[in-house]
Amino acid sequence: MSCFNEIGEGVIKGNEKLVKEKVQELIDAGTNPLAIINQGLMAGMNIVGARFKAGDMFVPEVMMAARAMSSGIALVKPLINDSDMPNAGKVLIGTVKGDLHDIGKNLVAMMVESAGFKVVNIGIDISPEKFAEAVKEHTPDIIGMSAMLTTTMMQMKEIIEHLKKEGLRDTVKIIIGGAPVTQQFANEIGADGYSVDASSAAELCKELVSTF
Ligand code: B1M
Repeated sequence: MSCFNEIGEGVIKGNEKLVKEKVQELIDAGTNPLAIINQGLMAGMNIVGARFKAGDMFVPEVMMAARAMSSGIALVKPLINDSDMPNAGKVLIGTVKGDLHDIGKNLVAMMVESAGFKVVNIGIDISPEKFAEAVKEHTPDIIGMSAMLTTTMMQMKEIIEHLKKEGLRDTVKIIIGGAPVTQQFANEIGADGYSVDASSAAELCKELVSTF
């Protein structure tokens, strides 16, 4: 098995120790750092995304895989100019006001980051005003909103309305998700997309940036 494949397997198995060891081996051998990311780390994470979507992998395993991938990225990153890092775009993500659930949102953040996006995770209980401030500060390409309660999902509409009021709505694409949320709801409130899980969210982000 090539070292790239071993890194990919290490990511899939969430084996942080193996990933670090193999990434270091390739770095010491003078391998192109971007090749380590693309052919090793990301290749593994792409398989994780597909298996998670198919129901063959579960949340704890995906989180371990994402952690293993991040540990590899941390070794490679100092060797790459920021401008050369794979950068698919910037995604700002948060859980809406009144809602404290963050496990799913953090998983989405990890998968989106693993797909090459820079992610700004602004946390939980985020009001429309805080979303707007964060958009001004970070100028993301995409905003991701998460809600897990039927009582908080309407906040998504409030946030979109507030962004319109502030003249920010057309500067970003907006995606939403969370257990009570549906595609129909996304259409109703004027979001640009909905996804059912973390790997579809990463796919959706890729799709949306390609339409800019
Ligand atoms: Co709460 N909770 N909870 N809870 N909780 C639910 C959501 C609930 C369905 C449980 C139930 O009654 N069966 C219910 C909501 C009912 C409803 O509104 N229809 C509920 C309730 C009622 C409450 C409280 C009101 C309970 C109370 O205090 N009486 C309270 C509310 C607190 C608040 O937010 N203000 C509350 C509190 C909590 C805890 C703090 C104890 C804890 C949260 C801990 C944390 O997140 N740090 C908690 C938990 C853990 C759950 C359950 C059990 C699990 C949620 C979870 O993490 N799932 C949940 C029941 C359930 O879902 N089985 C429940 C795993 C996670 C990976 O999946 O979050 O669905 P999920 O995320 C998925 C997708 O939804 C999607 O991708 C993720 C990964 O694949 N996704 C996105 C999510 N965000 C996305 C964003 C995207 C795209 C996709 O784009 C941006």
